Amino acid sequence: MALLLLSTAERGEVWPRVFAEAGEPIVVGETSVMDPAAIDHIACWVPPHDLSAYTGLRTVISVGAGVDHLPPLPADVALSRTIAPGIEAMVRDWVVMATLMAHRDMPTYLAQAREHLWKAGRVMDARARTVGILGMGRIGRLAAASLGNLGFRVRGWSLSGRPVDGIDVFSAAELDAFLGGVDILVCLLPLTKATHGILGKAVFAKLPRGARLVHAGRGAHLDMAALLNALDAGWLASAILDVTDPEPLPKGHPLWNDPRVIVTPHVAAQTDAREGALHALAVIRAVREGLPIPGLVARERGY
Ligand code: NDP
Ligand code: OXD
Repeated sequence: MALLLLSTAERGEVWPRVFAEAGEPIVVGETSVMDPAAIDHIACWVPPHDLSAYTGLRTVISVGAGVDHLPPLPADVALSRTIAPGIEAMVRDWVVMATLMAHRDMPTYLAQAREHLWKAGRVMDARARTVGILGMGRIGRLAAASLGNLGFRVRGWSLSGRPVDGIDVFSAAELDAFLGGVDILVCLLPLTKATHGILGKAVFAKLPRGARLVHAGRGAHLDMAALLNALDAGWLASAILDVTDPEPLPKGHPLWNDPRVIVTPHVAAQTDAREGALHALAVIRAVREGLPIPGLVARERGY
């Protein structure tokens, strides 16, 4: 049995080396598959459309942290998302950067610089701002710790409201209480049925006037029309987005030239090839030994 890798050329070079060191078989690319029944794991962003020939399939491994892009899988195939320290640290860094940019009015100053305009606004201390993080999972907790160290008041929101040391965490039912008083709203949620479109009119309306949005979750969390309305109404001051709906953001889209908005092209993180391969090896060993699968996605929750 072997793992089938369907991914980038770089991973296609690195994974076979890491697998060879571990003595595990790997097949790169669907055209190299001699016997589909001998494939027990597929690592990919998107799996083959028709999985029926892969009769020995045990797991599909998303090469990213998210799994929302994957189609429904057969019930007896486990789904694992890549757990890699590099992904988590990269997203944490992007969120810290974007939160500081939002806090220090960088969308305004970058727009002014394009006009050669020297015009100072009021400078605020980080300690005077509350950052609210939607999604207190692996990445949300890391971001919360770093932002707290910078002096921000940090609070979090998660499905369970599970406590996190030193941070007030609100549960799903406490969304309104969480949003009241949040100056910078950070989205680090997985995209599920329950979180689709969450960044919309109702949530924006619960934030104080002048709040800012930092978004590194998924494009479909965000109602882009509601964002533009909130910016135009002056309710939201700015938005820094790593993800949009659709992606890529089309040429000519109003957000590209909006002086209140900064867009990056879904680059908060990219999975390091070696770390991705190590995650896949951990999954293979766990399945073989009947141990808990790293990054196992709970199908009913969708993350
Ligand atoms: P985790 O699964 O570790 O954490 C998810 C968090 O979201 C948990 O705190 C969970 O609550 C919470 N949550 C899920 N559903 C709900 C809900 N309905 N209501 C309230 N809270 C909810 O995920 P990660 O931290 O590893 O990653 C988060 C997301 O970041 C990924 O799914 C992906 O979309 C995005 N991402 C973006 C990248 C980029 O480049 N822009 C790169 C990598 C990830 P609970 O704690 O109770 O389970
Ligand atoms: C991921 C991503 O999910 O890059 O890893 O968005």
